[in-house]
Amino acid sequence: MHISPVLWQFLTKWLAASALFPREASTVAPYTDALYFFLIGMTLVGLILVGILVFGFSIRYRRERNPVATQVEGSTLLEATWTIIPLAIFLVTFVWGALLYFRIYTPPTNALNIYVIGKQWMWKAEHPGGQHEINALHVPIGRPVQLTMISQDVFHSFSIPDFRVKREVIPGRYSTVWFNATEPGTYHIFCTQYCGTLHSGMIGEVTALSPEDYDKWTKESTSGMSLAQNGERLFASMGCNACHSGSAAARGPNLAGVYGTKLQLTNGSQVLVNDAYLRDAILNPSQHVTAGYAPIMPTYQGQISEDGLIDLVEYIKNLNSNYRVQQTLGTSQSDLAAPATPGMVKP
Ligand code: HEC
Ligand SMILES: [Cu+2]
Repeated sequence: MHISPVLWQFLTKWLAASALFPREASTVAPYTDALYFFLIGMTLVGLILVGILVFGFSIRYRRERNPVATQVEGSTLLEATWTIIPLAIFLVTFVWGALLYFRIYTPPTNALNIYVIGKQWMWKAEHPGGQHEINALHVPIGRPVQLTMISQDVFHSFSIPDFRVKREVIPGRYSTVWFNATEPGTYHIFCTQYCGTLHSGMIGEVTALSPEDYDKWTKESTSGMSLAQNGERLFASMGCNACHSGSAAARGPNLAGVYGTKLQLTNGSQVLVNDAYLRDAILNPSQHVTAGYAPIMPTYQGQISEDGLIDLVEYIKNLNSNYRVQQTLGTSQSDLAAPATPGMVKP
């Protein structure tokens, strides 16, 4: 992207104003667009070149001037030229696209994580602090935000055109997407995978706020319990703590600090404990038994909703050295009973 900034800004502003292109409201948007413009530019060059040749040749070699066809022998130089130049252009596009791909697919490690559940036909966002929103998503600007997404029913696809992000939302598996919003404002969310009758209504709005406004919003929209706190309750009510009590005599491993580590399994392989692994460990424990333990953990398939699984994952993620989440200690009963802000749903 080494076009002069003035020209660049003019081009992108003009395209946005002409409604041919969505706004550029995230850090990756200019990079995605640069590749896109390059592709359009190359296509135009090809179009014009071929157009001129077709037009020129049909005049030059028209029938009155050439009543009898002449045999033309090939030219190696010419053939090599029209092979090597397009090849070079395609390779540049490939390398450029691959670099961009890595940029888009590698979330920064300090990203703020928000969970998104897709279902027919709505988007539900769950913030770590316990804020819940439907068909709406509040995010701070100037900070990487990662969405950990899952579908409760069929395939969906989460897309914010102004941020140039789009990712499949799949039943049974977490997928992630990240962005860094650059300008406060509201932007469309679309489902871009046909998912049933009301697919076209599966839309929403992202509100990008300045860090101060975002803090204000988080405080005002709290449901009273963080996801980890909900998870802690679930952990007790589902009886997980019977085996995962943290004591040395417990039948299950201590889950404190397990997030982000590599676990040794009985089948000899090693796995990284991330959100997806935690979810799977709860639903399919027999698939990957931790070395040193008996396969006694029952499966919880069909017993915990996606919301509940997110709560448990968030709880285990936040377990550092003991079985209480630090924030829990300061939560009084009156906090728990606080009514939700209109537009928010209670967990
Ligand atoms: C009957 C005892 C028992 C119960 C109840 C139980 N677990 Fe486990 N859990 C185990 C054992 C034993 C392992 C290690 C062997 C394995 O991976 O299956 C384990 C492994 C895990 C792991 C994989 C991480 C690791 O360090 O091995 C997670 C995550 C986990 N349990 C979460 C839960 C949650 C959440 C619940 C409640 C919904 C739960 N467990 C209920 C016994 C239990
Ligand atoms: Cu959908």
